[in-house]
Amino acid sequence: MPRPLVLVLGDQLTPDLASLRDLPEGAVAALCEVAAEGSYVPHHPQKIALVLAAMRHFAQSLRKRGIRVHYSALDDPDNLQALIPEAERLALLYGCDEIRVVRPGEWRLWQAMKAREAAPLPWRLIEDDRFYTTPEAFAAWADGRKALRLEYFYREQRRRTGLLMEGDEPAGGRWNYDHDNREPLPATLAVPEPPRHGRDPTTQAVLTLVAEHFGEHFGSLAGFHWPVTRRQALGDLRHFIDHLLPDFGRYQDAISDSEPFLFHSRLSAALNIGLLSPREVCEAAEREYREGRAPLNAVEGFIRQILGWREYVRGLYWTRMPAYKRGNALGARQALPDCYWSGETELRCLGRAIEMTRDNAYAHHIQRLMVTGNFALLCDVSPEALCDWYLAVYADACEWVELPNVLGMVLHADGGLMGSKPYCASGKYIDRMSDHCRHCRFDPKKVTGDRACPLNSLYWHFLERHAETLSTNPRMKLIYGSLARMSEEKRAAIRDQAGRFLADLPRTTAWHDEAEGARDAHLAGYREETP
Ligand code: FAD
Ligand code: DLZ
Repeated sequence: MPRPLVLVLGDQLTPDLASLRDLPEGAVAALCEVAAEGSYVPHHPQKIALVLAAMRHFAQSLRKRGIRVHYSALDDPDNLQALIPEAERLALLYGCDEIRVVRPGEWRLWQAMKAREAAPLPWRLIEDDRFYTTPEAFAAWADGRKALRLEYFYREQRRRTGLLMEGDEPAGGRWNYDHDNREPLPATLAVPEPPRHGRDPTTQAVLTLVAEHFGEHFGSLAGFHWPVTRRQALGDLRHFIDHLLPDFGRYQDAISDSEPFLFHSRLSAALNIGLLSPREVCEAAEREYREGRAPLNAVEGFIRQILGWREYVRGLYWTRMPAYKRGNALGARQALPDCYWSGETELRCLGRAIEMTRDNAYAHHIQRLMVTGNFALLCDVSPEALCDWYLAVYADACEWVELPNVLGMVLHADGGLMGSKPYCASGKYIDRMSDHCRHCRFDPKKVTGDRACPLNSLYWHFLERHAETLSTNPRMKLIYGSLARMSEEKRAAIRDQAGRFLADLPRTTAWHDEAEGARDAHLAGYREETP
């Protein structure tokens, strides 16, 4: 009779996880809280609390099912504080003959576990079937294609799953309703309050523990409201479906100075740690369209994010790693601006996105892409520095989804594999899509001078700096045409304005310098192969 130790990671909290099906009698399920996972980047305290509280609740639910569980708590004196040694210690302790684990969400762990498949105490990796696609299926789709555009992948997913299909045709006759989904916010808008979950003694104990151990990390614990059980996560899904989905589409791209969540679902964290399945979420949204309670543009827009983007970035990650993480097509080399940690900046849009991130461990997609992302792109922040920040500060951050979004979508560092052009934008864009500029000391219409929005000169400066790489891109022809028509005098003034801004921008490497030890193990695999 096999006697496996089944290691369940902090983002695998799914009742019917592949490794938990058909457990042999002697099996022991292990969940391990370890310091290494909390500190290789300085995770937001809300993210650590979410994962640990959800792990503790999940362990309780496994015990209720009659499964034998070992739970290593962060404070246990014999805890080895890193996942692989701790799992191997437990396997020996319980006399187990192998360690089973579902594919982890990060390449570094996958590689370390793969390397132990033939060890005397062997690790057995099991495919993660909680997604619509496997890495193998994505690789088959990508094989032989020059560009891996989301749109084609998404259409194939729609056909394969039948979601929002009428026979062989897309519901409503179109695959994509993006054009209907770009409304700016009206002057007054009532946004429903997000659900607040009670804190039972288990969650309260974790919040205290996290405050003690990780209290110095960027981010406040005060507004913790993440779902830590499947029941709470289902409550969040119900809230989204009933109150937010009908308006999700039209305000999908809007940014508000006061409302952090708008009509976004806030379901990513629950999805990523396994409390919800992408299938149940997409099917719940589709039902609203079929039964006439939500318009097609909203439902299609939402399903595209999950069935399309979420699966697509995961496929890219697993088929391109580890080389993907080293991409730096635009040669960005600068450190992260200080304000990403302090929130201190005169740019209202940036300051508010960072404050909301600090308070909620959340910013919606357009804030991540077009505010913190765009500013970093224009300021030449290196992929490594920016990826570490995004991996640290959001409750939903997992490398398989963070990395392609930051490195591919924001920084264009994969040379255009993911996006056909960089998402660079000037202050005009922020003014059109948000109400920030009304509260800002800068004027989005001015390009030079004391009151000019810095994004404007940075934007043109970025285009000028990267003209050799980007000006031949057909999608950027128009904008390079505008640059070419500017007088040399105007261009020199813009260059000067942006140059002074960049020279005066406080930047920091402090966290990287301090955390070098904690990061060594995390980065070993990637650095080994650095050319
Ligand atoms: P909604 O707007 O309600 O969208 C619904 C769902 O669609 C999300 O819950 C998410 O599961 C999925 N989704 C939406 N956009 C994307 C996308 N671009 N890629 C993959 N899935 C998507 N998402 C993460 O889950 N973890 C990350 O670490 C992460 N890092 C990001 C970093 C950057 C720079 C950018 C631009 C995007 C990142 N995203 C990440 C994607 C997206 O911003 C978040 O999924 C979304 O903001 C989560 O909020 P929500 O649940 O309210 O999303
Ligand atoms: C994010 C996180 C944190 C903070 N802590 C733990 C932990 O103590 N134990 C654990 O199993 N997982 C944790 N996680 C999630 C892991 O980082 C995640 O499982 C891996 O990155 C693989 O996806």
